[in-house]
Amino acid sequence: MNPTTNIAIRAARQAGNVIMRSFSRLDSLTVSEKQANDYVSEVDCNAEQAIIETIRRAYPAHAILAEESGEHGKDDFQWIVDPLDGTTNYLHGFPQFAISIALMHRGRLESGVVYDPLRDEMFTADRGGGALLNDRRLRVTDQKGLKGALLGTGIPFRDQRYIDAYLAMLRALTQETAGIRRPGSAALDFAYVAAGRIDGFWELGLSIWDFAAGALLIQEAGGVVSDIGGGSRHFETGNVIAGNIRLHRELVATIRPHLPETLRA
Ligand code: 2AM
Ligand code: CA
Repeated sequence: MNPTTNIAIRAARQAGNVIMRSFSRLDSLTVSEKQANDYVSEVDCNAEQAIIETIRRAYPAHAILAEESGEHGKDDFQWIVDPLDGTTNYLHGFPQFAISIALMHRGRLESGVVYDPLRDEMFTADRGGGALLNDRRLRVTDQKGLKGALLGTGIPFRDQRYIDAYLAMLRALTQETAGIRRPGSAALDFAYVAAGRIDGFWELGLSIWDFAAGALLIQEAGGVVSDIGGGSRHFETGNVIAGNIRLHRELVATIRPHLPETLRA
């Protein structure tokens, strides 16, 4: 395994300890609202601090982009950190949240780790080296198309500009598939596509830290991640579709008629 992936694993475990220590005393946490419907707690910040310290100790020259504290330094290597993806779930005691850590070199993903501290599930990927859940190799499903597929998604919770377009996509895909789930942590949704627990996923308006690690997991598990229009600018737009190659193609085709002109990147 790439040494940078090992550092990401170590950092994720440390953040996991911070997160789990507070999970039994959620009522006493200090929580603030960053924007409407977007919450941050002292746990997010403490977990992020633990991750940054671990990365810094191993790679002092590398840059870091972290959800709560923003950009640290400039370098060809940049770590992309979401210390607690699914904060809203976490604060409600809903058991679906994760830590996401990725490393990019000049914009290309090198390492990706998504860690679910509740289930102790460590999803890891090295560029060119495949993806693992703990010690088991991951592979996306070979689901042939939408019929019978189980999909994940994210319902817009903050920016409501595209809610009607989103609901039209949801209606079309509800009719075509076996079912749609909205678990609430994009990082884990991506990990689940890589692990074959869901066949595909789509969402509008993600941030890069929600899915940088997950995108490498899916890629290394043999799947495809793209912009919602099918192009490759997903890290810029945050509008994503993921799945195995055939399902991905069908998802793009089914969603396209409902895409507003401005989202056809
Ligand atoms: P976060 O915890 O890092 O903010 C899924 O739609 C993504 O949106 C999640 O990865 C989650 O990441 C984020 N999110 C933030 N607030 C949310 C909310 N109120 N409901 C659902 N998802 C939310
Ligand atoms: Ca997030």
